[in-house]
Amino acid sequence: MTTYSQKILDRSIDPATHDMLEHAEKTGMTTIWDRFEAQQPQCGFGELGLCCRNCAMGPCRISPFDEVGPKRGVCGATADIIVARFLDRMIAAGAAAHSDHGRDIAHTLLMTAQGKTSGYQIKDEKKLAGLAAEFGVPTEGRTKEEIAEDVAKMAYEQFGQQEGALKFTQRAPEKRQALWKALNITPRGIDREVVENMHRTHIGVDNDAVNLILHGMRTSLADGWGGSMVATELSDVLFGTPTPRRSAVNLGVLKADEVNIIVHGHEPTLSELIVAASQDPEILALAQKYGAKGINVGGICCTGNEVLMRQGVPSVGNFLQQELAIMTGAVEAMIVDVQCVLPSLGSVAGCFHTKLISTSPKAKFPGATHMEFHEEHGYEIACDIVRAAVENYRFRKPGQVHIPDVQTECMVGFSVEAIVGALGGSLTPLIEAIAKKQIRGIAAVVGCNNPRVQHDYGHVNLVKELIKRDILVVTTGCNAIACAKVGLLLPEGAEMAGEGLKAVCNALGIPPVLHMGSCVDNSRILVTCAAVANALGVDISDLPVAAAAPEWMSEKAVAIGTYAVASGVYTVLGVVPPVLGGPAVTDLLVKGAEGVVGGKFGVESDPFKAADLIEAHINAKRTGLGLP
Ligand code: NFS
Repeated sequence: MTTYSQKILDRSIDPATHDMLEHAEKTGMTTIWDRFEAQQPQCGFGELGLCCRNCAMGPCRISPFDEVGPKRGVCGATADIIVARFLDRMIAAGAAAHSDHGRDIAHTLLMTAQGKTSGYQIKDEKKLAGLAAEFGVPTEGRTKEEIAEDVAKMAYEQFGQQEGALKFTQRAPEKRQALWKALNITPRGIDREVVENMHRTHIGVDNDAVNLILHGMRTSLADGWGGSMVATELSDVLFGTPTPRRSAVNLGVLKADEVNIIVHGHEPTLSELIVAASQDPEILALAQKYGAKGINVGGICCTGNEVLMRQGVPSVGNFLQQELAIMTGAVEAMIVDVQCVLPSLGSVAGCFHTKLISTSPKAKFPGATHMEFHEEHGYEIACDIVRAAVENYRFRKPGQVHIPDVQTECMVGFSVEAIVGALGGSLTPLIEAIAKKQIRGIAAVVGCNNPRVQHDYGHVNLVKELIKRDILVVTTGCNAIACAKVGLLLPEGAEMAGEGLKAVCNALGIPPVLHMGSCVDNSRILVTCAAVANALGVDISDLPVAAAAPEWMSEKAVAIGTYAVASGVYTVLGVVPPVLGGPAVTDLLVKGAEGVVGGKFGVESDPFKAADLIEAHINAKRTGLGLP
């Protein structure tokens, strides 16, 4: 048995990560954890949200101490104004990222419908028909391409819409829609809310913390019920709605005798075609010519989740493992598009034969080769990229190869449609199981890794604790991969659950933790909540449900947390957001919001205590519904 240093053990709970961290140490390579350590102590003003750089009279900072230091910025902004403006800008950036991803998918669907792309097809006609009905697009006697063209155009319009409500908000319970309307936070157009957010947070515009936070909620709703939902729905139309399937996760999925290609980033437009190109007979023959047994594609972060959910492509790891994947020395190419891609990857790749290939005009990286991806020639470009990886196999240095022998099997692919399918055609059995207290409630545990938290510790322990208490967990993003690594995404994982949940899982053959997809697929969780609330004739805020992001770090996570709260869901964060410097804003987020939107934030870094908070909340909601 290997014994690792305390420093390595403190950084992660994952054995594959321990192995690679020790390897990095021995070979003198630095990782994200080393850089995090080098940043200590981090700026106290920044941690509290008390610095403002929104204009050139600043930077300003507000003293958090009663007796000393300035209490207002140069413009006169108080701590609460500064904190609220900054939080709003985080939401705007997160909503922009998800929504721009959604826009790109709409673009791919439109071009595919018009016959202008290479390598794409419309795979889910049933989903397309459903969307056509929702958007009022006629289907009688029309081809799927004609219908898809109109649906894509309607989806496009959601971004630039100036008035009215975003189409998908109609999926929310009527009570919820009415509440948003009364509060004037119904999202109108996706781009509009992001632009207005940036306007309001400019010097000298919105200087009322409550008014700012309300618009932050509106912006986040434009993400959850807008951009993210567009991304999910249209991806399903193009690539197929996920269905349950088996795969594997962790660094051990890399193969010593094959060409290893990692897709990393977020948009399935590229990763789907890379997977297709990796099966091209001509390219496979080339790989064999160079002595490789085959071509092995693995994913990292959410583009990995997309191909894992739909194609069963194994996941190499979650956010904190991206540098470690290259350090195995066995990766011929890491192909990146947008989001969560560390700018350090180029220098790590520089120590090996690995090619870091950037593909999006929006995202270039130091040390990367840029092979720009365009849907018009999608398949040909994907083939060029895969070929470049194969050509690189002969430059692999066997002495540098170090692949941890760690991987775990998992079952993934639980779209709403797949969950309904597993339940035998409707959500009724789930609702009955909740009513009978076999399942106490549902928790969505999602989000990133963050070197502030021992890697995967928050994710795994919170989820284990929840299922033990008969709370069904749905997961996305980097939490899903953390859960997969410890066997929670297997039907056998039900052994770790309480008696009630275990019985339900065993009867249905499903895991106690259902992988619902990438982070934009948190929209699937909103749809599930809305469907359950509608079936019961109540609002989402009445349901025994909660959300958590134990290790979050990105602005996208802030947008997600905020739309969950604004949709009526109690949401527990494991990492403190930079708001504590604003007492009124903090009070609003963790208390006042509940009286306004029916949801609120909790902050708890200990996953066991977070489970207590969630259980207490779920119990209270059960009582509210008159359930045992
Ligand atoms: Ni979500 Fe997915 Fe992971 Fe966080 Fe990044 S990959 S989109 S932002 S780090 S969960």
